[in-house]
Amino acid sequence: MKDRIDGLIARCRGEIATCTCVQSLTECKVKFLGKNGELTAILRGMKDLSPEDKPIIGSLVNKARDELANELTIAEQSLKQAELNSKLNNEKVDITWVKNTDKSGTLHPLTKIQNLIIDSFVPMGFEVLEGPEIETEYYNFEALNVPADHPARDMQDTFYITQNILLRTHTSPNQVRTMEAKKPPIKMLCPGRTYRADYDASHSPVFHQIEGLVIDENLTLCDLMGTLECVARKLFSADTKVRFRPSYFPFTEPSVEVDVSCCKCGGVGCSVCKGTGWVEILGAGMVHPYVLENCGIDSNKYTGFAFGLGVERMAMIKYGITDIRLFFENDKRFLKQFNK
Ligand code: 2U9
Repeated sequence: MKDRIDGLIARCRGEIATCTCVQSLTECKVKFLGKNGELTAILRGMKDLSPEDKPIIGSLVNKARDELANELTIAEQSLKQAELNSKLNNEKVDITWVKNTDKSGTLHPLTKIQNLIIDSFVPMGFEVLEGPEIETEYYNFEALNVPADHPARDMQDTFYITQNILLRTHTSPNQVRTMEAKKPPIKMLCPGRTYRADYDASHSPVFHQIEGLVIDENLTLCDLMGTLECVARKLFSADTKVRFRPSYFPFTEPSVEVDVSCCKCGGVGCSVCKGTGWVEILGAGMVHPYVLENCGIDSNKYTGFAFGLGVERMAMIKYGITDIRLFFENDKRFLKQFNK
């Protein structure tokens, strides 16, 4: 019987040594120490032993069971640790891995320029107000002193929805609505989408404007010039030169166009400034007294200045872009250049 027990111990140890996973170790445990295992069978057979052999064999079986159970537990722990180590090695996560940035969204270049322009006016006390894109003929034209026979009202320029309803050709109707609703002082900036029936390398049927309006007592052309000069230097550079040329708009009198020294060549002459050294960036003027009166503002007490600029045009000047359509095609190769 002692030889049988020794043989069982040796076989069990041999099998433990060859187990490569927790599963096979469990099977080995069942085979030798389980309810129907080999050692249990020896215990059951003890009833046939002589009274002198019973305690000797009993103690040998108990010793064998304790030793083998202990060895199985040690082997199980080391296999579990090995399995965990291999899992940690194979499934480890590199937390420093950077996702392909091509797939993350960024602001459109027009939005970036629009924000840049807004950010240079807001510290001067301008509030940003937006208005409807579908307008009436009154707010888009009549209130702004654009007479019925003015070329700007032409069907070729304006998208009419009905005889009286149209897509706004500028953001100015929003300023009219604000003047109707609010008493001066007014200092507002109006960014937004505008529409004109025009399509070539420098005109898009949908484009973006930022217009500004300031109404108060004692405002003069000097206030207009000082404000715009300051903003032009913030947008381009501190040494940018600014010049004002007389112009004409029905809603302002006097009217001016504002040029800055070319930001590409510094005023020497290049393709951006068409050799002149100057680029036109916006139009402006003192609000026409008729417009003030149309909006319920006493033109004897108040004066005001207004200005308007095209966001696409500003971006084209700043980045040397020659075709406005690039802003709307959303070609990723074009858009990617503004991600830096
Ligand atoms: C009110 C009174 C006056 C807004 C103005 C301009 C001059 C101007 C153009 C720039 C390029 C339009 O996008 S563009 O084609 N705008 O030159 N805009 S003064 O004058 C106003 C606006 C509202 C009540």
